[in-house]
Amino acid sequence: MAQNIPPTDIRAPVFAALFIVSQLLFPSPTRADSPDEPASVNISQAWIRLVPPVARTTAAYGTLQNTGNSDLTLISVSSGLAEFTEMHATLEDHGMMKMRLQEQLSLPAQGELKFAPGGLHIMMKGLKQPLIPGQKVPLDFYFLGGGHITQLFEVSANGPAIQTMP
Ligand SMILES: [Cu+2]
Repeated sequence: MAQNIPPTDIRAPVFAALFIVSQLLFPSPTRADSPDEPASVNISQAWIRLVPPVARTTAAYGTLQNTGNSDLTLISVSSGLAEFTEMHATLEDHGMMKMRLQEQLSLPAQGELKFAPGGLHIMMKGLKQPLIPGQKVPLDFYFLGGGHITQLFEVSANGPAIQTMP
């Protein structure tokens, strides 16, 4: 009975398949971020906690603001200062504060993502040199889809002065 199928019934799936192929070959130009473009993100209150020269681990803090109209997903942070840089969340578990690795963090359009003491932080492990107060260290932030941003973080004992205001 296959020879009795009207032509339109055969064409529809073919057109659907062609449409899907064209979407794969030519993705919509409104996609969030292309590999070579910096992400539309501002970082403020960017600092790294000063630790004694013998310490091999510290943490970086700052507020990321997404000034764009596309949701972003932060997938990694890196720095030449440390062997490993990870995104951590701080959680309370039976009265104990524990840190948990975050594979990715969302930064919604026109929204913000705060790394602050006691909460989310950027863990820097295996420091390659002793930290100096006032030293400026570049950190690279990478987003899903290829967007990235580099920001200087200042080494400080307690963070920027505004951090201590109520
Ligand atoms: Cu941590």
